Amino acid sequence: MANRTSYAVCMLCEASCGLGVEHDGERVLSVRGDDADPFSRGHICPKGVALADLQNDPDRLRRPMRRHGDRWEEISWDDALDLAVSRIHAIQQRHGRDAVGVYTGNPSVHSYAGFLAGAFFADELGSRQRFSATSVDALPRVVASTLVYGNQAIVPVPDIDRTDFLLMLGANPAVSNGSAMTAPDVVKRLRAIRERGGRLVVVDPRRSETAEIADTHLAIRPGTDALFLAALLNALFREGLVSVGRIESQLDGFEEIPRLVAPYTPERVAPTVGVEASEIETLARDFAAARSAACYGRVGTCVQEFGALASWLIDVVNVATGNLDRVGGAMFTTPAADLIGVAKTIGQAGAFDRYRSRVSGLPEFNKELPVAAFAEELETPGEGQVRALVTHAGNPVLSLPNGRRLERAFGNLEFMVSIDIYRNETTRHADLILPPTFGLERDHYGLISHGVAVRNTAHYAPAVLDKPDGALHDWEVLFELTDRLGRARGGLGGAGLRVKTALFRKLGPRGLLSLLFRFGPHDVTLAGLEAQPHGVDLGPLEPRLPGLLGKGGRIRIAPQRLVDDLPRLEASLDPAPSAGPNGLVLISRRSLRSNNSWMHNSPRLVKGRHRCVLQMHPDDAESRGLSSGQRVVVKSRVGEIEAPLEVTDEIRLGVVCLPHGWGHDRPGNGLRVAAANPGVSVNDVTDEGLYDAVCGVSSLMGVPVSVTAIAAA
Ligand SMILES: Nc1nc2c(c(=O)[nH]1)N[C@H]1C(S)=C(S)[C@@H](COP(=O)(O)OP(=O)(O)OC[C@H]3O[C@@H](n4cnc5c(=O)[nH]c(N)nc54)[C@H](O)[C@@H]3O)O[C@H]1N2
Ligand SMILES: Nc1nc2c(c(=O)[nH]1)N[C@H]1C(S)=C(S)[C@@H](COP(=O)(O)OP(=O)(O)OC[C@H]3O[C@@H](n4cnc5c(=O)[nH]c(N)nc54)[C@H](O)[C@@H]3O)O[C@H]1N2
Ligand code: SF4
Ligand SMILES: [Mo]
Repeated sequence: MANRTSYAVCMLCEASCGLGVEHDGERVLSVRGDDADPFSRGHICPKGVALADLQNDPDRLRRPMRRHGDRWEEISWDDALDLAVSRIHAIQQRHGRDAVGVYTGNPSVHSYAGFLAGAFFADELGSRQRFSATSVDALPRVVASTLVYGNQAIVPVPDIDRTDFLLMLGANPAVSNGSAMTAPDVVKRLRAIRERGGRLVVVDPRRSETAEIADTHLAIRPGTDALFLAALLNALFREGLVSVGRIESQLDGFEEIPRLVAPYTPERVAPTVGVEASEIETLARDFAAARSAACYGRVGTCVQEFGALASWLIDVVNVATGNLDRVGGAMFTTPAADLIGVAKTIGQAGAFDRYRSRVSGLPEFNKELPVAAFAEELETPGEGQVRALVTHAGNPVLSLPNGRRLERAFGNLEFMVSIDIYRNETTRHADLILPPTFGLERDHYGLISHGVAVRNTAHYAPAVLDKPDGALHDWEVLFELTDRLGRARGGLGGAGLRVKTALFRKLGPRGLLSLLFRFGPHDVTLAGLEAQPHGVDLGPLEPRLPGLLGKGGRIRIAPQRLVDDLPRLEASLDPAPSAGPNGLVLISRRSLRSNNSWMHNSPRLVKGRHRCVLQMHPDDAESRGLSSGQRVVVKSRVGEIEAPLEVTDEIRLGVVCLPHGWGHDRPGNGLRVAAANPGVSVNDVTDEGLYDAVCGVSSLMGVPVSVTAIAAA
């Protein structure tokens, strides 16, 4: 067929860049940024360009595969779906609903249809043993939103295009392209803050790519952000800089805050957080003096011991300085598909701790348990033990703490089925891999990404490539599984599920999307969006309080659950933070040419200098007699790995840093390019036993380790 150009939206990360794709209907010839997209303005990152490699990747699975020992054979969709359902059904009949677990990974949120159908499947399965990447990601953020605003989908977004002062903790948008802050072309947007006379302050143990373009970089000690933020608040109160302004009448509990932060004077926390008291005070003054300011945190403030407290205190800083819901402050998006309303309607506004995990008693959030409890729920005998597993768009072996323990547990399952496009470190353990269509083979609307965007925008893209003969989309696989499981049981589960699936069956995902637009706050229709292949701009963010909270809604700025955790925070001041036997803690980093664990099979993304190297501060290297290029052993409570060393003052004293998502040398991996340049998995040393006591998010950052030369080990 003739070559042509179609316009699309990149589904690889939240930035949602507009793409121009040259293709012949089956193969992608090239991918470039779409200059006519009003939001991304032509921006594209190397991963977007490499979409061509993934789309055409010969290692990507196109047909269901069944494993017999180490051997794989192709089987038909019909047989595969029947086999999956009969095994799941039989195991649940014998051992109860909880005997089949589910793990859902990150790419599931970038497929609106798969996301909806995934919820049906989980409902029908009816198991409490549900896990997802949320508990190594934004769990503390959504827990804080649930406790403070009463809805997990109410997430403040920094108004970066208008702010005069951006205080950023634990995020590296120059590489991640922004998260819980959809902002394509983010580097230009960040530079613009300074160009218009504003300021950017980055708080990060590493002088990240974002810190490089900031006015100020504060190299905090990992895991101490809650202390830092409490001290910032302490200074704001002490110096009389607090002014809540417009939203005062919607706040409950703000009068408690001064007492709660009183113990955390900048002088007292400084030695623990590793930032001078005077710097915290100056920051408080500058933040309060700015015409508008936004405090924003992401993965680094979430995946740590005090993730819930830090996520909450970020909001308190915005509230205390009158910056919540203010232009240039931390605002709330008004997306075309109103997620907040949907979350309420489908009963997903966010519920927390209605039950706990069987073995360690970790709290549920929105019917999911923290992955800190995953391995033990698979290993520990008794009623409710997970004996079979369904994974969907996830690679827990490389992406979750103590991947080695998880892979042993996967090897002992009675049955495992993975809905995934690759045979990789996780799915190689499955009995059955069900590969759906990928990327440009399906239509796209960033249901979640649009909901946390720095502008109100809407961009729908039809599928660019033809759906290959006999292929199924993610949502079709999940919907088939739901349907067949229901039939095996003699009828779908609850009445609610029957109504939802009937509607889905009748309308299809596109019809449902169209309905969301119809009931949404903007004058947008699906047909209208289809006529706008570059997307539409719906204007800058607008103040949304109090309406956003719903009738009688309040901002509970001092939720008891979080207030009760403050004594644990204060106790962390004394003695100084824990570290490994030779005094180091491990953090991880992302790279512009990786996407968690799964894009290293693209030749153009892995060429060049090997990136899986351990960064260490020059003084730490010197005191250990280590030098750049040398191979070292990184050892923690749970395991050890070897990596080449890079000595650099990018990283703070006492901290070492490896990227996550590597370690492709596991046997049975079907990724030939990735296996040729495997690196090691940082999650072979991160510790599933370290988590935030409030919400159970894993502490991936701040893991105590030792680092020694290979010869000495
Ligand atoms: N040490 C450390 N660990 C981390 C992090 C960290 O910062 N440090 N970050 C954490 C974060 S934020 C996250 S979100 C998690 C991610 O954790 P996961 O989501 O479990 O892992 P990914 O590496 O994103 O794996 C995605 C999987 O989805 C498959 N896939 C890709 N596209 C599709 C698709 O369209 N359909 C289907 N069915 N499958 C698809 C890929 O082949 C791959 O197997 O990792 C976490 N792990
Ligand atoms: N290129 C690329 N883009 C991606 C991804 C990817 O893998 N590669 N993954 C996507 C996903 S799933 C997500 S969730 C987003 C994540 O998006 P971000 O959160 O912006 O990305 P990270 O690079 O994880 O940034 C976390 C930062 O926190 C710092 N940090 C570590 N520990 C601490 C601490 O204790 N305190 C503070 N203040 N900082 C700390 C780290 O040094 C790092 O710079 O990125 C998305 N985009
Ligand atoms: S920044 Fe994200 S959305 Fe944009 S091209 Fe890169 S991977 Fe795709
Ligand atoms: Mo993530």
